[in-house]
Amino acid sequence: MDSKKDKQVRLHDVQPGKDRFRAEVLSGLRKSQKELPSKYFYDERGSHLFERICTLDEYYIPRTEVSIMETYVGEMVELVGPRALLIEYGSGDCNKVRTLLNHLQEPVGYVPIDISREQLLRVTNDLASSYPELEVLPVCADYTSDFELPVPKQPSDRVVAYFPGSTISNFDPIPARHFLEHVAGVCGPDGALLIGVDLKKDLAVLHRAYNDSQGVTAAFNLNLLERINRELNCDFQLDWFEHYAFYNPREGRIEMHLVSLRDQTVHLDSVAIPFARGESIWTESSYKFNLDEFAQLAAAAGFKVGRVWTDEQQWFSVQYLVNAEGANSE
Ligand code: AVI
Repeated sequence: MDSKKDKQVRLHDVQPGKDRFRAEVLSGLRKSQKELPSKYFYDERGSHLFERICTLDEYYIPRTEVSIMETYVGEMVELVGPRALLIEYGSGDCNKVRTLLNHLQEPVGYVPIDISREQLLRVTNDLASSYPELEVLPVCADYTSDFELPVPKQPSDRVVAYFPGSTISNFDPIPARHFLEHVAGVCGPDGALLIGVDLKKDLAVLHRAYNDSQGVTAAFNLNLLERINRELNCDFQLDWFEHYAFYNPREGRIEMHLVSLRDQTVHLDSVAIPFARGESIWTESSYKFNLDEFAQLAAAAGFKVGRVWTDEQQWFSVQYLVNAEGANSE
């Protein structure tokens, strides 16, 4: 029998295939405002670059969220209660969840869901050795699609979803509502969602966060083209595109683009995609909320805001959402 210390986790693999990747890339590049889905940033190199972004002084999100989690984790786990099944959407390096796992009372299982298979396997094996009593059930999937969740061996008292890092910021408003509705359905009437939500703030702070001085965010953005070249037989010339990120105050979001530096034609297999000089590919939006705006989005998806924790500067929030009609809503 395997010793508990070096137990290996079994991966539930529903990662989207190449065909879907190709179809989404082609349909995005055929639009009049060209676009690419930001979920494809996270191949192995993209995930490493994102980890580096998270260590930058200018990118305030991780350190602010960590400080909120460390300060208030006691209140959070009290709300979650014992024997919860914890589902993390977009688990990345699985570091943030450790603060919760260190304090939760007898969690019956942890389901990390991520699109990056290599990273998921690496980090969940480490996690399983750190928490030998915990059943770890990783799922490699695009968490915005429909797929079946693995069932833990032990029954749970409550299903709690965890969605840190303000990844909800990367959804446009309607997909954001649909995603939260889906999570509300997965958690059920007694369940809850613990979610990191980035807040509106000084524009200079926002600008620096997406235009860092070391160019890591630019490399992260351009890596998407490198990935497409490698995986889809495409011929983007990386130095003919430039990272461009700005805050759009009317829409309340950072927009990241890749701007073509010249007239050029890119080929994906035999499909020719023309670019005019100055034309951009929109690669990501990152919405910034005030507390009322987010409460409205949550309500539209069937959630009620149970508790909000913020840092002193009110740059970031962690919010505990409960089912608006469920048992915990009062
Ligand atoms: C994952 N997500 C919340 C990040 C953000 O801030 O929107 C992705 C990112 N893009 C550039 N820097 C970080």
